[in-house]
Amino acid sequence: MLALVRDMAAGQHPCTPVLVAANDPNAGGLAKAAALGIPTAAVDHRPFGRDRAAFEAALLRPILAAEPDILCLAGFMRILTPAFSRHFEGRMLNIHPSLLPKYPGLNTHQRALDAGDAEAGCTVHEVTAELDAGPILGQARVPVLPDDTAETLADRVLAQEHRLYPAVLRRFAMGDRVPLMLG
Ligand code: NHR
Repeated sequence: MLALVRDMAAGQHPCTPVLVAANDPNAGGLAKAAALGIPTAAVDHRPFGRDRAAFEAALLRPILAAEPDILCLAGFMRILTPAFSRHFEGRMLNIHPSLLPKYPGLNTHQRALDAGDAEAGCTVHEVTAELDAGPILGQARVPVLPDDTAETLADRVLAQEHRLYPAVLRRFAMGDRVPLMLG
């Protein structure tokens, strides 16, 4: 999130941040966004229990009020219902810490290590109803090193996430959906 808004602040960017929203009221990104003067919203999913539609209706209120053209998920960990994903289809992005279509879902780094992969990485994709399966907009690759743990691999991938996502967002906002392949 910070990498995206810092890139916007760096100038000559097609986007401006209109809202940083989180489902965790304690998410560190909320305070960081507020410190940068960006409006924030926190909608805790927990009081809604299993009612994802009710959670999303509450989340949708501040989002619609902010009138965004594009939504960027970054570490957003609540699976979105088909209704929500359809509402923003074609203008909602996510960054996922694997080289999709490998390892959709959770625990991506451990799964790459367990498979003995020589390479790992991250993917920016459009969010559709099907989890981590929307059109791929960019990928960055890193080597898996012999002594890697899920944590050391995650750190190496995260550095690439901070490079890839701003680059893909700039292109996407200009209408360019050709996948950007880095490293
Ligand atoms: N929603 C839709 N419809 N489509 C996608 O592609 C989505 C999505 C919501 C989130 C991010 C994704 C990731 O890159 C994402 C992509 C959460 C889970 C998950 O299992 C899986 C993938 C992603 C995010 N969430 C559990 C749930 O019940 C909760 C897990 C937890 O809290 O740790 O929502 O990683």
